[in-house]
Amino acid sequence: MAIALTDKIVLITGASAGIGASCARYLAEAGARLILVARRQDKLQHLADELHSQYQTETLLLSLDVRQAAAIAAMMAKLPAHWQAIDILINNAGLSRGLDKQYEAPLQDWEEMIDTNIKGLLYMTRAIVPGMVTRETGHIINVGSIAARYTYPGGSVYCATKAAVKVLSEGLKIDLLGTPVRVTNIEPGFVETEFSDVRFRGDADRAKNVYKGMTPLTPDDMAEMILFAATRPPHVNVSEIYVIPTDQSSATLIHRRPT
Ligand code: NDP
Ligand code: 8X3
Repeated sequence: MAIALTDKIVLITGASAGIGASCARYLAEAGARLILVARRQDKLQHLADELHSQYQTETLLLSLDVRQAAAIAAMMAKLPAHWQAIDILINNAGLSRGLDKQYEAPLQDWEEMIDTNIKGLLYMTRAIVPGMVTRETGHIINVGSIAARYTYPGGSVYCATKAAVKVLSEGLKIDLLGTPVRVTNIEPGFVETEFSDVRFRGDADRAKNVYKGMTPLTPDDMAEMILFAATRPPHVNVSEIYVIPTDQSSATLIHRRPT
């Protein structure tokens, strides 16, 4: 039987935009209580207000940079008692920076991607999964990418971070064997969010061009997949969900119509 999410506690990193914000909406509709994590508190507050008025959702907003291991540990240690038993962790916070060649890219871009996409995901996992093991219930949903499967020009460090997410998801499932805690890796192709604006540091034209003449996935498409994985019966572990737009067949093979 599918799992009901009513009153389950779900922590979503990167909930202030894109896929994370859509997940919050879908999970709120399913009755979950939400811990929303991001750096932009104004966006989280806006989302929390929307969810409260639409679904009476109980939310806890955490202003956290997932690259800060000590801040994560401190925040988790002082979670109010009725928020401590986290049922689902969605490790979604992530970003890409630039499309520079590996031998030319600014070091700072690498640090940001590696620290956020790999180390941030690990810090959150390390802080939250021990409680799931003790309580004998839990689910970690990592947001990987098509980039783990196809390396593309100028994207090698971003692709490496998402290949790491794939390996870390597999490794976590191996380490959790014998417990009821589940692990899922979601691997989307193009999803139209703030992702490309962030990659190109606010160059809106360049960001828009990524999706020119094709129909990308929406954040809601991904939230629907995440909700599906989260609601499978307890004996079912959805390990990977690889979803691409119909107009895409690899990271670089895109069908574009004249515009
Ligand atoms: P968005 O840029 O729309 O959202 C990214 C989210 O991550 C924001 O909420 C941002 O919040 C948060 N974030 C970034 N850095 C940090 C940090 N250091 N600490 C806390 N939160 C952080 O992009 P998407 O929704 O598209 O991206 C979500 C995930 O999906 C990422 O892991 C991305 O790699 C992955 N993905 C995206 C695809 C796409 O085509 N869009 C395809 C495949 C995977 P804030 O800035 O407020 O902190
Ligand atoms: C985001 C999708 O193809 O831009 O992970 O890397 S892609």
